[in-house]
Amino acid sequence: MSVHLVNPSDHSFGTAVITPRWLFVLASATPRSVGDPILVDESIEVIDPATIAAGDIVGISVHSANVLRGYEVGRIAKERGATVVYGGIHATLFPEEPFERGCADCVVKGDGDVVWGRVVNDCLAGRQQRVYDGGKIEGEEFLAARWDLMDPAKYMWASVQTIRGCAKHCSFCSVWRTDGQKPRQRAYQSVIDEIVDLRRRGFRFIALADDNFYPVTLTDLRLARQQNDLIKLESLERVRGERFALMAELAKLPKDMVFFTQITMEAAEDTGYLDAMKKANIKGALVGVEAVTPEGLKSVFKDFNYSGEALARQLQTFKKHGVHVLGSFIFGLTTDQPSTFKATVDVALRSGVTFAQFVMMTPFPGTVDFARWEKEQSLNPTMVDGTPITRYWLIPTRIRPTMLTPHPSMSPEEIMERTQGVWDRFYDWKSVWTRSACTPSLRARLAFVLLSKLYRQMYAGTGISTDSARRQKAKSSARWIARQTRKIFQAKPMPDLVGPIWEPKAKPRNTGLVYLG
Ligand code: B12
Ligand code: SF4
Repeated sequence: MSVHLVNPSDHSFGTAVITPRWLFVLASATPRSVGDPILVDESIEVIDPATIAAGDIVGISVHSANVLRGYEVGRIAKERGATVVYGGIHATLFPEEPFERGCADCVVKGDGDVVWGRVVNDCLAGRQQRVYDGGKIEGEEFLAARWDLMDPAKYMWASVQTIRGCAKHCSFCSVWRTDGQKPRQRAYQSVIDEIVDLRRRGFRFIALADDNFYPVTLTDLRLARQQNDLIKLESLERVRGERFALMAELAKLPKDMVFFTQITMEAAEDTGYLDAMKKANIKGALVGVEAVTPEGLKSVFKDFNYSGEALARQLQTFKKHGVHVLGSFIFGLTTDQPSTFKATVDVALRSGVTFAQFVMMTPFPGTVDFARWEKEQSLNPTMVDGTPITRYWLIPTRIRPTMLTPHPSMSPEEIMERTQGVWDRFYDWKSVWTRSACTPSLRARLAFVLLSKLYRQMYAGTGISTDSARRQKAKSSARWIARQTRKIFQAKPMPDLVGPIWEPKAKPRNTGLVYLG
């Protein structure tokens, strides 16, 4: 009997940019009594059904963008006689759907770290429950990943999570609902142990797969002080103190390491924090800019962001303190007008962001936007090929509308065309070459250009590009660029790297692996 864990994907590039962390965390949670699980990441290559035997357990992770392929994998596994288990954010939000569409035997909601072992043992004993709830576990219970089961030659970046949850409540984001608004912080010792393991294996580029790396703002602290809420103040200061402790430890790791994370723009108020990030080699962060106008920000419940010139200054502050920004912008908001596209690309170019992404407004399930849209649609639902548009993830991608929510004055075609224009302008050769001047050598500069083009091409496959011929061309060139780019990220393994030895008292539970050098 084998346990298989499958990360479904419609696009297999042979090389992936970032490791899907859940795969290696669930591998860690798999009981040792059943042996090592077989891991399949379809963003590298598609699953071979012949590897599944009757009686095997197949765990599939689904988010809303890959769920259709996930259900196909479930049907394949069922035909081979396996027990099929679903988990991940989409299964958490729609636990009945995998039974209706994907031949599920069980569905796991919430975090899998703790509950997965029980699920496997129950399946083996033939007493599996229909639905399990893994809940929101505490940070100290997060498992370290089984990187020994990963093929380092297939990934550019590894991913390590240091914190889960976000205190904000942006209308387009499901994180604060599914992962909670209370940040759950992992013990920094466990994070460092895992990173040392990865560096030994030749990974020096690591994505800190966090929702928000800046969980406590100066405003949070000021308000707690003003309200004389000493318990809250103490808890906020502890979380913040642990962030600095983590960064201080990251700073002691080999100097060639590069970290990347996600953070709110508020961090620019706290230059001490940015300086600590720089010292910790956190060289870049995705910042959700979303909109460049106050109306746009208000419409997505993100008034804590800046707009106009103040926004450009805020983003420049990151750069001045040595943290590169990947600015993330949304198009298709009801407040957008034809002039918004040019205004946005102008701000993106002026504010010194190193990379940018321009995504289409998508009502992801679990968000405020989705709930509002579903309510509007309930009166007179739009159907596509027999499926209500509010279940768009079930519509085959070739006929799935790219713009789902109607815009008051622009057609979907106009929005897509203008968005495409913004991508083209931001990533034209001249702009990329100018931005590449931030690199220290000619080799790094060329790597920067390749990476910019790769980023641009990969997005062309996710709906930004309008016709399938263009998508296909983008896909094959992305495959080629991905192979070349991976070589740039490869580092010489450091098998003898000595990790810190923690005080026994400070040692967190469930660290998985222990490094004594
Ligand atoms: C890092 C990250 C990325 C990275 C890396 C992706 C990768 N290769 O892993 C990048 C930047 C590339 C990315 C891209 C995208 N992402 Co993303 N990403 C994240 C983020 C911040 C963390 C994911 C992570 O690694 N978590 C750590 C692991 C350990 O946690 P986990 O995946 O939740 O898994 C746990 C449980 O869910 C459960 N579980 C998961 N799978 C399974 C399976 C079984 C069988 C079981 C039992 C349990 C189980 O157990 C795990 C351990 O506790 C999440 C936010 C979040 N909090 O989840 C968004 C998130 C998953 N992304 C999201 C989105 C929308 C995207 C994009 C579609 C964005 C876009 N417009 O292009 C793309 C899709 C790319 C793709 N095709 O996969 C949404 C998904 C929303 C939804 N309803 O599906 C999220 C939730 C963010 C959000 N703002 O809402 N993403
Ligand atoms: S978009 Fe970012 S800041 Fe807003 S709720 Fe989601 S994770 Fe938090």
